[in-house]
Amino acid sequence: MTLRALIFDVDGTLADTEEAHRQAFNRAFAEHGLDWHWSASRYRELLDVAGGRERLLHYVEALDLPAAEAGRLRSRLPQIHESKTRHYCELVAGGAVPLRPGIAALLLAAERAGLQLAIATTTTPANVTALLAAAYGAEPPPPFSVIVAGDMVPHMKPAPDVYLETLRRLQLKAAECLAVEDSWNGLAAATAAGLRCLVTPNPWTAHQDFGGAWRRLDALVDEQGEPVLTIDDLRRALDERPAGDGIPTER
Ligand code: XBP
Ligand code: MG
Repeated sequence: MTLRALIFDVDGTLADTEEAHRQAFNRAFAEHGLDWHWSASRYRELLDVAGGRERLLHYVEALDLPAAEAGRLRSRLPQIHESKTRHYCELVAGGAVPLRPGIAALLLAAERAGLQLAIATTTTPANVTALLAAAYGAEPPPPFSVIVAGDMVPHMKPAPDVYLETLRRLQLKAAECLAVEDSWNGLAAATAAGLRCLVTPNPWTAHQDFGGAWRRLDALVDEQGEPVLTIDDLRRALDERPAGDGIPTER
């Protein structure tokens, strides 16, 4: 099968964004008069829940509060998440979140090789726009044919929804595409959608299990800053065993 498109996750893949997300959550909690503070270790646990709104709801449920108090807090979560998104976009606009090494070169090489580019993320569209604007400034960002964000589908990763919707909009088969992810729930979502997946973890996700990935790369560039994988390497991925069959991952 011929490779036609690369489908990129955003958070942790295009850029190591989760520290900025964590800070934005904590700023939103303070803004709303809540004595909540997500430490790095607690946030790493909470990252198992994809989607900021879903993560907030999971956190409130785990507080095990009296029903009336939990209900009042649940009703405030949309506003708290909106504040968080504003804080996050401010952090990104201030340059807090550069693209990961090798990502800009990979996107450009894929574009020049005639591949379509797409995004399948559980973050909000505003966050994607802010990240690309900060990364590319006055330059045009990569020509993503499709951007599917968390609020466009009913279920967050590890459900396959964002990837199935991305394939639908691309009008391509899973076997013609390769997903690029950073986390177990992203790998699970891509695999459930029938996609092979290149996993490039980050410090927030490096401890997770990536069994079933096509390949695991802890960096996309070598010590000299040269790409570790070429577009031809990615094309060959489709000739290898099908997605999710437990291909041993390289460390
Ligand atoms: C990672 C997520 C997002 C971010 C927070 O998304 O799960 O929820 O952690 O962003 P990706 P929001 O699929 O790109 O890895 O608060 O906007 O959800
Ligand atoms: Mg991610």
